[in-house]
Amino acid sequence: MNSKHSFLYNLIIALALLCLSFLSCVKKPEETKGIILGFSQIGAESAWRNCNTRSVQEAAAEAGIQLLFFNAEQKQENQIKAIRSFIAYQVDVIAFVPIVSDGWENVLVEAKAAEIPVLVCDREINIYSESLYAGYLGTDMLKEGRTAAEYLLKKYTDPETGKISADRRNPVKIVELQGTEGSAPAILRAEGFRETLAEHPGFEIIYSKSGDFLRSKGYELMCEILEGLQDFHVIYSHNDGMTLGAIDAMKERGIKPGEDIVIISIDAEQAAINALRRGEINCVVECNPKQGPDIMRLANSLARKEAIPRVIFMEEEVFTEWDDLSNIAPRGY
Ligand code: GYE
Repeated sequence: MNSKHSFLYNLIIALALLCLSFLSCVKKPEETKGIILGFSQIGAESAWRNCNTRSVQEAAAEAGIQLLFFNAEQKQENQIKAIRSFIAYQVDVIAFVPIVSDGWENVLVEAKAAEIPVLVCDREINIYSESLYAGYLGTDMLKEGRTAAEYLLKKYTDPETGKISADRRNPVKIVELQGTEGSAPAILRAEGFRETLAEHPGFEIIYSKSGDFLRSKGYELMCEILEGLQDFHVIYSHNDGMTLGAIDAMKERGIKPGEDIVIISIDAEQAAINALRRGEINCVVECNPKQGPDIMRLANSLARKEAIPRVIFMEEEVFTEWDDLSNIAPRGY
């Protein structure tokens, strides 16, 4: 980030804190005497993320919680700055979505020294001591990867014999579009997928690159793949945004997504469910972004100095081409 952007980002944080300081001096009617929650969001990279943001903001308003919300524009350094500002402002609770798993020790030591509890949301972190944060609320991304692989095994299993048709001589060639490098979803969705396929040598991942959860990069990667690779059978994509970009690239070349190539995607945003209904995607693994109400419930518990569970996973399901897709409720993202 260049110095101009950094100055602007610092100015935004300072102005936001100033406004909040002023507002906190004004007598508040009882119903808004809620706690102050500092929340660092990573950005607006996907429909999933935007729904996650809406859920947090709406739930805070509903709960009467004063939300100090900063969008980090996909930069960990901005998240660390925001958390430091929350500490300086002495918020009651800090919650954040760690864009990547590593590099949080120092700022979490500072939050602990300030005796401000921290809730990790959506993406998990790697840290030497779990005492540096109160708990994690998000989705089971390892399971999401396993679920994607379980669908693929079923797709290539002969229903009569129960035998899997893929083997070393006739391998199923897989292209993987990974999420943001170093992020928990990218790491865990890759790990879960691979461990489930490990004892089936007929499934080969022949290409794996990060599309950063962006539709535009999913499109770019698929153009690169289709111009370079001879043939492949499956796309395993870590989020619907990249999947939809890849589908655009396939259609431009007359390739029928979901028919010529098996497509597995994660998130379950409305556009992906619509594509599943059209037969353009074969399996959509849900990843639930509507975490706001649970975040606010946990933040209030932490403000009351109550212990919370170390890990809370959101409820999720999987939608496949074999299901009755007519009764899927509108997704809201
Ligand atoms: O899959 C993707 C978003 O962190 C689980 O981030 C989330 C992921 C989600 O950009 O769409």
